[in-house]
Amino acid sequence: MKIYKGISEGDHHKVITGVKWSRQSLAEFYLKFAENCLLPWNEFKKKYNPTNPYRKTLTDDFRQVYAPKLEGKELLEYKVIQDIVSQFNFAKPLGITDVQILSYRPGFSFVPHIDQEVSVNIMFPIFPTNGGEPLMFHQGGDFRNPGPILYKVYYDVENPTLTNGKIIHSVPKIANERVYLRLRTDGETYKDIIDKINSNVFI
Ligand SMILES: O=C(O)CCC(=O)C(=O)O
Ligand SMILES: [Fe+2]
Repeated sequence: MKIYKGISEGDHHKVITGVKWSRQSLAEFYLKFAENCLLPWNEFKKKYNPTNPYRKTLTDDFRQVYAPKLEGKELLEYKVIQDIVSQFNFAKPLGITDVQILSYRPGFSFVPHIDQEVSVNIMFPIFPTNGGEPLMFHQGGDFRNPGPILYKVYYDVENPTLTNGKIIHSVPKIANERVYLRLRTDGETYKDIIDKINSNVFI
């Protein structure tokens, strides 16, 4: 099985270089949101979509920053976030729920899935400083039968990583609190974005 580390590119991911961001600034930003701004994933989803289906595999150990609880502002309203988002040439401007800070507690593992709502993610590691557990892509085409692991990606810690949400993926059991800024979009496909990167028109 192939394992990618550092600045890498595989069939379903690519580390994107040239983005200006600071892990330290994101870490300080995340730490402003006290423990009570972190909502379990299922609760978080209901804030924006009251009919969102409950997903029992997403336990209370998988949480998201619910930013409005701090001072009534969404993540996208903060400059530290705008300064990152504005560097990308997305086909469709990101909406409020396309910018997320995911916070995983030790012991949680992300079961194999495809991203239902979006096609593409851009992941910025915040904690732990070594990026933590890798993302694993599976060979299968059905998330109930994901098949063997195709490859593992340890996220680069200096640059964000573009990932294809439409390929089955999972994250193994988490050892230390793992926090990521995630940008996501359904406005274009993974391949669309790769083509834009290769033509130097994405960043
Ligand atoms: O945390 C990760 O590495 C992947 C997250 C993920 O798959 C998701 O949020 O859909
Ligand atoms: Fe996912």
